[in-house]
Amino acid sequence: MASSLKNLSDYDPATIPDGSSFKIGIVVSEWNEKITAALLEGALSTLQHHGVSRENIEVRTVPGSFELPYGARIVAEKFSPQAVICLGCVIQGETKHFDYICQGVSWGITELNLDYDIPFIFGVLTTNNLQQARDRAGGKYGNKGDEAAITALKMASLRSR
Ligand code: DLZ
Repeated sequence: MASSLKNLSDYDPATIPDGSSFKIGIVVSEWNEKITAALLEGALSTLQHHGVSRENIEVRTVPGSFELPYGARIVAEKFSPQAVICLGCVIQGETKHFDYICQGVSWGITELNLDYDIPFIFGVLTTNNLQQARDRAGGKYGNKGDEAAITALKMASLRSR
């Protein structure tokens, strides 16, 4: 479903696992920082709302979305979390850079999911312009950071059962 048909912050609270026993890693890209800061805020507050204590959330930054897979691997190995959330925002420019970064980060995160025994969550916005990113970082279509946090809780719970 396209995110313009779905609010990224909408979910049924009754279906969300309790996160009080989980440690969660977050890697956030500095590129498009205002957007990624809003994604981080959403992820942090949603995780805590569902029981994850702030001390059990490890946040690290990387320069751009392309570096998210490497950063996520470091966080997974250093902190042994039950899930790692990758947050970034890639906005279409005039060159093919957008395609290469999107391809690199999505493939990198897919590989991590297959290589490690924990889930790595794709919390990366890939938009045509800044307004579409704002709309999905706490704007009219909700916050991709909330969605990533909910996905992390569900996947961490799936693994622990
Ligand atoms: C270089 C670049 C460009 C043009 N655009 C973005 C972007 O929209 N979002 C993002 O997260 N990162 C961008 N980057 C930086 C790359 O992700 C990466 O940090 C550099 O190419 C260095 O490897």
